Amino acid sequence: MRLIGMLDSPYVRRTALTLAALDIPFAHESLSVFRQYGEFAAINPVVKAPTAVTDEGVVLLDSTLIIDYALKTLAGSKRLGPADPRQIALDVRLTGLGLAACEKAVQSVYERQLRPAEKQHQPWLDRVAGQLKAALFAIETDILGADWLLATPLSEAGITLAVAGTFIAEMIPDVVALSDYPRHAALTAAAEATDLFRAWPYE
Ligand SMILES: N[C@@H](CCC(=O)N[C@@H](CS)C(=O)NCC(=O)O)C(=O)O
Repeated sequence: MRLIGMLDSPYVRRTALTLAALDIPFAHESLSVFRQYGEFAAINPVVKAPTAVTDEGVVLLDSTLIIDYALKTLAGSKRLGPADPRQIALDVRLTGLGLAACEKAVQSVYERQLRPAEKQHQPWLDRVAGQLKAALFAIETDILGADWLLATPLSEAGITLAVAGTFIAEMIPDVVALSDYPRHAALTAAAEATDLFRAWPYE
């Protein structure tokens, strides 16, 4: 399988980390959706990162769907996360909150970096920042005691929250300070110190 997109995208990075955690071989192509638009469009005209191309040549998009495809077809008996049903529910909830945090952080970056200053809409930026903080507050509350997040087998929530934490700290420290969410900050630091995360670093 090919995985296309840069590791500065939290979605590309969570996909790469998940595939690697499952020992699924893939070829990573670090193409930018902005600086290499044409090259990216030649693979996927929709230009969304991540894009994956299966060994049969099917072009897939959306990190969650690519991970779902990999789990269904390429992971063998390997799995991710806890087996206890209550922990599975929390794993899914925290992954959803982590993805919402990624989405709001990316929206904040796009609004501020892609639009000229005079065209930026402050009420939208305020709304996005409020949603991001709500997601981070819920994460901070719910990860209390969830010591399985970075245990073996690694959970999807652990991967997604750590990737979100690093993206927020790197890209929008003036919008939210990750240090205001100490449990999330500690989880991010612990994940980033592992061999797996070091092998797939934030670009
Ligand atoms: N829900 C998607 C979001 C993917 C996404 O928005 N990726 C960004 C890069 S961080 C992208 O493709 N941006 C280019 C664009 O939307 O035009 C996923 O989970 O993969």
